[in-house]
Parts: sequence; structure tokens; C-alpha cells
Amino acid sequence: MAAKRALITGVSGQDGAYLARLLLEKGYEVTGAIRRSSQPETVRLETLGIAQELKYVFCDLGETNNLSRIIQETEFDEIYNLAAQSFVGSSWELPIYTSDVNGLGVARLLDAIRTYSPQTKFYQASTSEMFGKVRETPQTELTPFHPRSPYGVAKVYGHFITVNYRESFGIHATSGILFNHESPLRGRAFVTRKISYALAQYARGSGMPVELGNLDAMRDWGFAGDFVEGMWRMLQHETADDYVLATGRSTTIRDFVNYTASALNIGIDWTGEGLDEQAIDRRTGNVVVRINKDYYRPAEVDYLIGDASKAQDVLGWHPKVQVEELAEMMAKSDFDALS
Ligand code: NAP
Ligand code: F7E
Repeated sequence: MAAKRALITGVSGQDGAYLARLLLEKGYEVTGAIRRSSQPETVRLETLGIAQELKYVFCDLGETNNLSRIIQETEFDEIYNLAAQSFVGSSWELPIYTSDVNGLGVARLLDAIRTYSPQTKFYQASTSEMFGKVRETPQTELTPFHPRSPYGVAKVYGHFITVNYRESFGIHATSGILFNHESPLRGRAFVTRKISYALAQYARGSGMPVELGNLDAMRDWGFAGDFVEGMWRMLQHETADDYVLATGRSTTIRDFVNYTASALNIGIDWTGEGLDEQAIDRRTGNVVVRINKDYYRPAEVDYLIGDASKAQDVLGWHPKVQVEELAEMMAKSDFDALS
């Protein structure tokens, strides 16, 4: 039987790299869509040792004709749309661009599929950020959305245009509503990796504190490797639908610092409140964490916790890695890399 053909947009990102590895292991022919840049970005694929095993096309979700040509030229069995301006914090600085790529970019892809390859299965990377100021706890596929950032607003459009193309044209278009998932390949601007990298540097003797924003925000954090398996399972199901992927546990940023410090054998005590809160090295008295109000967001998502029962029941998907293990994995990876 011929190998299945998959296109991954955003293949150079965290999820793109793990998903590419999974699909290659399953015998797929994988095409990775990357943006043209002065130096093509394949570092994560190289880290996983698979950069040479993919085909590549240049693609930008801002460009309609380019997407159409890619989909016209190759009959893909599955397209995973992971490309996005994915950093929530930057979306207030780049609201128009974020809306174009994360919102209209999805419509551009879906319309090319509708026109040139309507049998192709489509996965849209939707997000728990759509729940924002949450209407119920825990959040499910039926929880109403109230996004709190331009990123979240754009993703709501991406979600509903996916639902609409499924309902209007019968495309196998699925929206995965994924809660935060992290890994040693996570970008360094996101809070978990910012913490693991800075504390690993501290453990190696930097003596430098890390500056963070709101330590009280709570996230349902899982491991990206587990979550990309859920994406694949969604497209193997006979019918397209919406699915939440989450671990069902929520943790403060402060506790993620605690788990990371513990994994690196840094004993810390918290002192002070609000902007004066600090984590102090029990052994030396040095400041390990301090607050910088610049990292606070204009509107915060305070508390997210997902209910992935539907994905568990229908797809047989279960997250394997718990948040403490995730923090340890990230901390040790950064510590080892700094040797
Ligand atoms: P990531 O590491 O930031 O990767 C984003 C990818 O999108 C990169 O490959 C980036 O390419 C690409 N990209 C950005 N703008 C583009 C454009 N205009 N055209 C084409 N490609 C573009 O993000 P991730 O964590 O892997 O997340 C993957 C997807 O899942 C994203 O859509 C994100 O919004 C969504 N999501 C993530 C999480 C999470 O917790 N990780 C949770 C829910 C949903 P460059 O390398 O060239 O920048
Ligand atoms: O922030 C707080 C911040 O940037 C998490 C993306 O993958 O997941 C990610 O979005 C929390 C927020 O991720 C700092 O205020 C405190 O409450 O790591 P983050 P995010 O915004 O949750 C969702 C599901 C996605 O879809 C997105 O693509 O941590 N926080 N201090 C901080 N955050 C950052 N970045 N930096 C700080 O210093």
C-alpha cells in the first residue's frame, strides 16, 4: 500500500517537530511547510534527528496563491495546520498580523482544500485560550468561548471556519482544542521554558534571577509528545469533530517554578507579595525569581483546566506525562545542554 501523505504547516515549531516524528514512525511521507527566511529554521527537526527525512515546501499562511499551489500539486491525505503567531503576549503588539495568520490563514487553507482536494482530512490547531475568561470549570467542547487576547480572538475565527467548512462542504475538518503543552523544544518566550532555561543557568552558576509576571495564573500543562498523538488520532476517526486535549490538572506558575527548582536541587523560599514577591535561594540568600510588571498581560486568562473525556472515550487518547515529570524533563534537558 502507498504511504500516506501528510502536510504539516508550522513544522519548524514545537508541535510540528514532534508530529513529524510521529508520522514518520507511522510510515507517512511527510511534507513540512516552512517560511522562507534568510536561514531556514529546522533546528527542532535536527534535534529530533529527522530533518533529512522530510520533504519541504515554502509556505506562508498570509499568501493565498501559494497555499493553493501546494495543495493542487500534491494530493495530501492529511493536512495539519499548526502554523500560527502562537505567542499570546505578542498578539497585543501584532493584532492585525495575528488575526490574518491565525484567523484568515485557516480560511485560505480550507478554501484551497475545498477547491482542489476536498477528500483531504484537515486538522486545525485550536486552543484553550479561546475559553479565556472561563464560563465553566472544567472546560469541554461545549463550553462557550470568551477569548482575552487578539491571539484567542483570531483562534476562535479559525475554530469556527473549520466547523463551518465541515458543515457546509462535508470536509473532514477537525478542530483540536488543546490546552498548554510543553517540552524541551518549547520556545524560550513561553513561561515554562523561560523558567526551565533560567533555573538551569542558575544551577550552573549564573547567579542571575529570572523575571516573571503573574505567578497566580493557572494552566493545565501536558507534554507535547502526548498531544501530537491526539492530533493524529483525531484524523484517523471516521468522522470529523471537535476535541479537547488536556490533562485535567491545573498548576500555578509559582508551582511550576517549585517543581523546576526541586528537579535542579535549588532550595527556594517565597517571600513578599504582589510585585515584591521573590523566590530566595535557601542556601545562598540569592534572588532566584523576581517580578517584573512588564510581563503582566493587558487581560489575563486566570485559570484553565480541561476535561478531555470525549477524546478519551472516542479516540482512546490518554496523556501520560504529569506536570512534575514535565518540569523535570525540561529542567534536566536545559541543564544538560548547558554543560
Ligand atoms: P510554535 O512552536 O510557536 O510554532 C509555530 C509555527 O508556526 C512555527 O513553525 C512558525 O514558523 C510557524 N508560523 C508562524 N507564522 C507563520 C506564517 N505566517 N506562515 C506559516 N508559518 C508560520 O507553536 P507550537 O507550540 O508548536 O503550536 C503549534 C500550534 O498549536 C499553533 O497554531 C499554536 O497556536 C497552537 N496551540 C499551541 C498550544 C501549546 O500549548 N503549544 C496549545 C494550543 C494550541 P517559524 O519557525 O518560521 O516562526
Ligand atoms: O503563559 C504567565 C502568563 O506564554 C502562560 C501558547 O502555546 O498556550 C500558550 O499560551 C501564563 C500566562 O502561555 C510570565 O501571564 C507569568 O498566564 O507560557 P505562556 P499561554 O499564554 O498560556 C496556549 C494554550 C496557546 O494556545 C498559545 O499558543 O504564564 N506568565 N510570567 C508569563 N508568561 C510568559 N510568557 N512570560 C512570563 O514571564
